[in-house]
Amino acid sequence: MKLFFDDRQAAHAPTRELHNGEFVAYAENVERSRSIVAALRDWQPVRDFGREPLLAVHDADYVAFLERAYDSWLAAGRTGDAIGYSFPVVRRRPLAFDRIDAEIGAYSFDASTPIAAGTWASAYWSAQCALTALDALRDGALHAFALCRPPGHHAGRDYMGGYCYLNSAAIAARRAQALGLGPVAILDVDYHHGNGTQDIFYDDGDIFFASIHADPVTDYPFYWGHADERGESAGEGATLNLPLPRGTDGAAYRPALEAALGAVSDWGARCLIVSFGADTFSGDPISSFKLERGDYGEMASTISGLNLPTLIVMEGGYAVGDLGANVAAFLAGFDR
Ligand code: Q9C
Ligand code: ZN
Repeated sequence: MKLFFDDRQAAHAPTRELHNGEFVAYAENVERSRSIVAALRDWQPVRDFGREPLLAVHDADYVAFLERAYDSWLAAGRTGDAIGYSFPVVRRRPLAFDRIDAEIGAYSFDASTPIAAGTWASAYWSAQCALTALDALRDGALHAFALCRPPGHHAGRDYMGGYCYLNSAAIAARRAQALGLGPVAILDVDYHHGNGTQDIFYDDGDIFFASIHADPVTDYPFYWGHADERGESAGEGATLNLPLPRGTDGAAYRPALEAALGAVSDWGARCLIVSFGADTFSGDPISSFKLERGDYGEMASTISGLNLPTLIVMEGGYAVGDLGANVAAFLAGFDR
């Protein structure tokens, strides 16, 4: 398994997030990547592919906003992390905004995604990390792991949310297509629905998106990930949502994974991108599935049974003390 990470991804360090009515310590902290880096060896350097592959997924005005948002915040006389407090209900008309508070609300769907001094750099290098790992597949590797941090699957074409700013899995998927590695399928096994990835490819019949996640009736991100969301127009049928109840354990997870993989295979994928979240772990502090470390190795060997070139992109996972070992167990399952 080829492993990729760049230290510049550690610059992003917001101090707090709004969680159930209180400001609490930011769960998507730098200790997460430290725990994963320490659990594995032979990390390879990340290369710079520039902005073009980012702009193949995200709107130019959104990318420009991300890059200057923290400076706008400081220019407005603020201290601490930039965070929105006003969000347009279901998108208003395209408007020109004069205040950071208006912009930050319009480009986000929640208050768990503050912008700190290092956010742009880390989001940028997180996306480059996925692109570098993808190149390893192009060069013949069967599996590669991108330790993307911050994660990406909640970020859409022009919005951030859920600790995500740039959607690294989507950016890698577009580049995989451009490199001729497709048809590309994305399998999202984070605890939370990958709403950003779904939105980006919702009307696109050329990229298949399958997600197994906590039922949005009970869990964040609530407004996406219901079983009847199947894609639209040219993308109709190219989105598959498999919501599972709180308390789901390894045994109950398995049939959903088999269904998702069956769909990926029937669809004719030749390249797989896995959005991997270890927040399905029993000990995760913000989630309610009951997977154990041993389940991750099994999951991975089931996935690798498809025999597809596979890029694994890190998404969530907040039980920091177990995170490195859980990720290592997952990755080891690919080489069994
Ligand atoms: N009270 C990822 O795993 N906070 N993002 C929910 C619940 C957002 C998770 C608040 C959770 C985002 C990549
Ligand atoms: Zn998650």
